Amino acid sequence: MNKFDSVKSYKIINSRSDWTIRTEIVLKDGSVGVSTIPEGASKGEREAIELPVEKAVENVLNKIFPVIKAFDPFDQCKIDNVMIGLDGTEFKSNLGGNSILSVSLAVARACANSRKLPLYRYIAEQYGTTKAVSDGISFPTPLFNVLNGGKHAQNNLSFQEFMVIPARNINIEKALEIGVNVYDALKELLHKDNYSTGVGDEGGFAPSDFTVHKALEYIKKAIGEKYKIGKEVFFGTDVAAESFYSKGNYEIKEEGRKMTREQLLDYYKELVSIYPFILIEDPYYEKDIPGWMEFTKEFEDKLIVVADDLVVTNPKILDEVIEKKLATGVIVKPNQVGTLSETLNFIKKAKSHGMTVIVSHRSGDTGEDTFISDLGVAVGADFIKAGAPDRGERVVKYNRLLEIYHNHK
Ligand code: 2PG
Ligand code: MG
Repeated sequence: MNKFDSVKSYKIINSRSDWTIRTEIVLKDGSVGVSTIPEGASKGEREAIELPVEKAVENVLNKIFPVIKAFDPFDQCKIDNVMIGLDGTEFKSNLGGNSILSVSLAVARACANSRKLPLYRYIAEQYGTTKAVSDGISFPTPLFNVLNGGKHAQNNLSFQEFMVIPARNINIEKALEIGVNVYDALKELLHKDNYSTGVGDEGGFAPSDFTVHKALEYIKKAIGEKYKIGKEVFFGTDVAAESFYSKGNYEIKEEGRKMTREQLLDYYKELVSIYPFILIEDPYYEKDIPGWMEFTKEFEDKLIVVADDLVVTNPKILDEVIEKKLATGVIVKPNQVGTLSETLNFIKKAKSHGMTVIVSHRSGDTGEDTFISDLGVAVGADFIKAGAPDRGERVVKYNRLLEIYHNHK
């Protein structure tokens, strides 16, 4: 049996000038698996706990690896369950979600390398989609976050992400071309009107003195230069409403609106009547359950209602979301839950209830980490959220999809 040999773990710098953990696992046959862990800025309250990086590194080296090294590295479920048991807390506060996930993902990569399989094929085996993947890969459609606000930029935009979405029926290369063309057109338009074209954490532009309506108008113009709006290219947004929620109200300061949940619903109705939205993420604060219920009731037939902070890739919380009909789609971020196995269980459960699956990066990410691209292909995710087609840590994920595309043909 191929066994574990050794581990290295140390801190590296992420895209936001914060420290994060990098872990390297070596198997007895010399195969190496490396992982780096991303970091969120707008986090759900029930995400796996991220420990300070020094502590996380120490836990990998002294508490986790000495225990898991006795097990078969190819038994991903076992390894993940051993770590969950060792931690013993609901949100991995003891050993840290970042420490545990760094081992979980590095083990998967080491095993894929040992088997000489591309990572997505190895994950597909774990997930049970090997056949689907070898019959013909389907690629997730990219959600390009072309304007940044909320906690991802120092501007005054309340909504966190304004997304441009190619139609679903085109190949990945064409879909990426759309992202690049619309992004470039938007840059020109902003530049022409003397707005800053500096970017936010996810590579989208972050102009000052903007409003939600103005953002959507600019995007509409940028799309319209080359594409048919509502036919070839659609709109999406991650509102991340928690960032402008306070004591029962949602305040979009740049438009001088302070709204109750009912008024916010009307505001969304207005936006959806003007622009071809196919997806809205986190329209309400995660604890505003009546808001989510009303929103889903109103929009479930018109667009995808996406839960992120509300469900945090947690299979247990997903039960509640399904039971109360709070959303029709989910964001998948492995570091919200802390192991690959739990992430795969979450996806399975979501899919079995007909929900749309969106694999996602984090706003603090690394230029070497493309795990979500392989994950998206392996599980047949509907969409991938990896920011704008700009900034190294964003484009590396899109480019990994191209690499898979060209190697699989
Ligand atoms: C989100 C993410 C990624 P963060 O809210 O969906 O876009 O942001 O990583 O800051 O949580
Ligand atoms: Mg989100």
